[in-house]
Amino acid sequence: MKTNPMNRRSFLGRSITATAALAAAPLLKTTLYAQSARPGFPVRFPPDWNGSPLVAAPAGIEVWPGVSTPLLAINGSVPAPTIRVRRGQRFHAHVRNQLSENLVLHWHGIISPASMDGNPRDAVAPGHSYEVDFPIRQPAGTYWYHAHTDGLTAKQAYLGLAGFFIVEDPAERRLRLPGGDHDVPLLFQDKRTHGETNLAYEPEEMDAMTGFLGDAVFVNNTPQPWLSVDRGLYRLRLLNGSNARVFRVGFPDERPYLLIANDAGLLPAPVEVTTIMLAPGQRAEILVDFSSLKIGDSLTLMSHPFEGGGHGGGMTTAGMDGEMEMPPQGAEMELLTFHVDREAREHSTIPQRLAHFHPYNPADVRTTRQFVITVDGMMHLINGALFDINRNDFTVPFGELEVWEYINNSDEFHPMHPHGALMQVLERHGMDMLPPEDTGWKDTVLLAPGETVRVLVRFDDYQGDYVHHCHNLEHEDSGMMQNFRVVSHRNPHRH
Ligand SMILES: [Cu+2]
Repeated sequence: MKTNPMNRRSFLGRSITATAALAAAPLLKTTLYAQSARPGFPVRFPPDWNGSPLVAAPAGIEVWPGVSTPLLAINGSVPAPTIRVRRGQRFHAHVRNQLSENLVLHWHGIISPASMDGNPRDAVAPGHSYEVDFPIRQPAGTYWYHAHTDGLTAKQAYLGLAGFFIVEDPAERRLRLPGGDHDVPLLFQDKRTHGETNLAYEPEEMDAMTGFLGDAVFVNNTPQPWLSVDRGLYRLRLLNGSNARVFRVGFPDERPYLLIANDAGLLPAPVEVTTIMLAPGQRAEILVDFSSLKIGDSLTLMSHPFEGGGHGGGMTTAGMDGEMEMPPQGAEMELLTFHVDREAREHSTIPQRLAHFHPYNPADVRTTRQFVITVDGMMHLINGALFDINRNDFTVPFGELEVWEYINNSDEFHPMHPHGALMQVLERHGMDMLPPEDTGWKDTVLLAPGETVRVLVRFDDYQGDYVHHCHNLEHEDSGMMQNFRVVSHRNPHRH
């Protein structure tokens, strides 16, 4: 019998510590870093976007104190400024490319007109700019934006062109979820530092297969990150912005916490979980109550080990000081340490109900579309083909409910992401019940090696040309992407 790679059985993964990661960093005190006896650095937060043009340009960023690291920033910030928009408002922005290469930005999970969605065809050359202007119609949620340039997405996102896009609405506000500094956006990205102050994007041949896996997880571009908290309730907006690494998020003792939102907004009600899978591109909002900890205690959020790491196991890359092994996909990793420093000023209550959710009716499905993922050399193919920016791969009738059936005939994880609509997971093969992270509105669905997953999807906002791709960014850049066209009428010649 085939074992289900998504099960929660642990194996004896290599335990990864990041303690050596900063050994070479000069310990200068700067304005960016509070002086602290604690190892690592307090998580920093990008500024909120102020409506000015989003200017992408190279920048020297002080990731480690006293060291200027060459990255790609938007308005000088890595992560990019946090965009906050209320439902019903229009999102209007100018995007300026001051890089030395093409650029287009994608508003991930935000349903936007095809011409403004960040199609790789719409990338602009250095020195050029473009404008987007469209209404935000979807519910409150934690979305994000990142570079989506043909063949350059992985590099540009890794080097900094990614940030939060948070949608708010009155219904959510009425829930009185933790707010202010108790509402914390956390962008998790693993980085290949080689134990040094190094953030170069230098993929090797094998990385087309496995994706660019790192040796340390940064939060909001902060290495060895920690967050000072009080003994209250926190809303943590988790975004896996890694190029390739999947996380199984939980606490070391697997103490329960509450999942309140997945990719595209709040769940009907909080769900108690101990670990959740969080793949590149995906978001999860969780409530964590620190009242059971004492002042002076620490608690580390981690990625628990899991199976199905494909070919990533034990890969070796050459660092400047010789050989260093990257933790394989599925390895245990530390994500973020919370230090409980103060009593809570106020105590939020946890709502019993969060949001209305109308599940699609599978009886309304008109078409089932299959996506079979296979391997060809180092490349992953969808339905036997690599991406061709000039080829339309399939046509979807506007407004009709479809089943998209993903069949993963490879040894790697693939977080699949169609642009232009949200999804509902219908079935994960081999599971009687969907795991909590598959519930609610999704825009990125994780396929474990060998898995078949069915989702329901309906394109009922805009017509036009969108892309559908794997959110392992090295897979995407090496061709694991399709063009599709949403049209208002069925092709009369098709039966
Ligand atoms: Cu993939």
